Amino acid sequence: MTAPALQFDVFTLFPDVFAPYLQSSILLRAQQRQLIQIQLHNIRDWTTDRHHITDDEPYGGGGGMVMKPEPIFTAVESVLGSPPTCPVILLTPQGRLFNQGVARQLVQPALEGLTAAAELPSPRLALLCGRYEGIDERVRQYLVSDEISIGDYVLTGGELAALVVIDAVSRLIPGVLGDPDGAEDDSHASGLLEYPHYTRPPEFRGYPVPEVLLSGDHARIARWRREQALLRTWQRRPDMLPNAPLSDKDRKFLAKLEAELPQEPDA
Ligand code: 6GU
Repeated sequence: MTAPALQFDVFTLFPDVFAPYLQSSILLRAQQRQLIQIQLHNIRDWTTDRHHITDDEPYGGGGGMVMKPEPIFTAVESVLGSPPTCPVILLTPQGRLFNQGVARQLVQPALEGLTAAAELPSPRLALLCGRYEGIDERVRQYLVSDEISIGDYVLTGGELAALVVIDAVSRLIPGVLGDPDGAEDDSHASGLLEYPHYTRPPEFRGYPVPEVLLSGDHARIARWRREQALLRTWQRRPDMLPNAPLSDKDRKFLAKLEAELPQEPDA
């Protein structure tokens, strides 16, 4: 029995919402194969009052309720030690924006652990899900080491965001995806959107698969895919191009697009 590459500890008031997603498909298999381990901790289990209260009215008045600090500190420190030695990430719309680069940062200790000689304890990530209108500021100040948002919109709680982070990070661990090329071709992995995919039949309702994909000419196919990825990104997410690693050939192709198809809407 070898330690999982990465262990997630999720602190939440709603542990039940995680099961259906985590018990399906790729993430289920990753847990069964001991590549990742996910432990769910109900913050309510660390309350000490008779009514198991986890929220209270805000000092200074105003609407809404605020998550109390005591059960959160007790939960996190009971599981992870005091002070915790792993990152404690608060999911909040006020956090830094999550993207593929942040996912790569978060998985890094797990990738290093895979090449370590000794049987070391698994790297861990603690994910703290906020709820209600807010969380006592002292949790941010004295317990949390990082804050992540998954986008510029407001969710009712951090649970969906925690699932997003678990999913995006886990699939970067070798072996989690069935495909040995793993996540390399994905949209965003290369700094570009992904090229289009086709499978059988070669003609569906009169719509053909691009001829090049049936040609068996692997060099031509690779060039076509690269150009399609560049075209898509140029059409849909031109903001990504300045940060994408581009070859001279890529730049020539994009210059040709600019010359031939000035600001063409998505075809
Ligand atoms: Cl991490 N939490 C909540 N409540 N809303 C969000 C979010 C997180 N990310 C985007 N919106």
